[in-house]
Amino acid sequence: MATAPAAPKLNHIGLPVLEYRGGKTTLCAGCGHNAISERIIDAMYQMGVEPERVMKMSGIGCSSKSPAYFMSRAHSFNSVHGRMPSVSTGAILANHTMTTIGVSGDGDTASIGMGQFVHMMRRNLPMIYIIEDNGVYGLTKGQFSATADIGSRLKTGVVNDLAAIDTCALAIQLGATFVGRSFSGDKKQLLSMLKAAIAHKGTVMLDVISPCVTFNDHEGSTKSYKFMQEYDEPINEIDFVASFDEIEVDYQSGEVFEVEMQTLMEAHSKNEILTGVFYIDTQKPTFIDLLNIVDEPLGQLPESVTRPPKSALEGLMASLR
Ligand SMILES: Cc1ncc(C[n+]2csc(CCOP(=O)(O)OP(=O)(O)O)c2C)c(N)n1
Ligand code: SF4
Ligand SMILES: [Mg+2]
Repeated sequence: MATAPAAPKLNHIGLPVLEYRGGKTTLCAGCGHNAISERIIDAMYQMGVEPERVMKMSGIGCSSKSPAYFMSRAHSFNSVHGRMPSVSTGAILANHTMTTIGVSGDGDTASIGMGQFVHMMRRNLPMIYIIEDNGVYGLTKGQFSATADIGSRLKTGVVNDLAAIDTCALAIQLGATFVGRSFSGDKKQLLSMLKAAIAHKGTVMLDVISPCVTFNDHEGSTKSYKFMQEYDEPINEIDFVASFDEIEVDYQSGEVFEVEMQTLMEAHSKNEILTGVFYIDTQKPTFIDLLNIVDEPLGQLPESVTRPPKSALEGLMASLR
């Protein structure tokens, strides 16, 4: 007699991992972005986040297509190139009770979106901001982006003469309260960082090196799988233990280090790519705290609350006379 298939494992809110999946990816096979989507699915499932309580945001690029490939049950907004920060700011202010996760690219963030990115970092809005960093504009056929390292070479032989923008150093300087770098090929580190990111209250900025197998995975690239395997220098061994989990880890948990900006810069000159959590501050008020916003989502307040009565307007006018 055939045995019945094993029942799927449920998380602490009673959902199987299947409920965290998205549509079938249309990205190239082997693209680092696909591995990041898989880790987001695992992290959200393991943390027991209710899919309907999640807002997925993105800009434009192969990376920005990713939210279609995880958590189909969540809310999603695929915005304009480089404009994810402003659209997310509006959405978070309208409903700060959701978990917000944004997926951007190095082009989407560090080129066209830079003006928006820096303001998002300084506000400490509650949001997980992921840069899927491949050093090129994958969607438009592989031109260098502003995170491409100096001396890095395209398949065509073109060499990048400009210094890279370090988005992590920038995010720390501007005021993001959880900043780290990881690699799409390091399942364990990335999963731990994403779980900790979900638990953090404030802006999380994760720069995840995510090789573009079609345009930037060759000899001479500093964002290839081979280069990362050789030069990835994890600065800390981290794991995240959620309060509802039994503590069952194979190494010491919760180690977090502050890294001097100098260290990030020195690593560049030594060709090393530091990964891990660089900075964390759990005390700084978020933008929601600063604005003293009510607990209920603004978008759901009734008109009787949001619209002042005629007498309030008359009083205001009288005060100006
Ligand atoms: C306003 C505007 N300018 C330019 C483009 C063309 N464009 C689309 S995606 C992209 C770059 C994407 O690079 P990145 O954000 O690194 O994502 P990747 O494809 O590498 O994941 C560009 C320049 C656009 N769609 N809209
Ligand atoms: S072109 Fe590059 S970034 Fe875009 S899906 Fe293919 S491998 Fe990924
Ligand atoms: Mg890119």
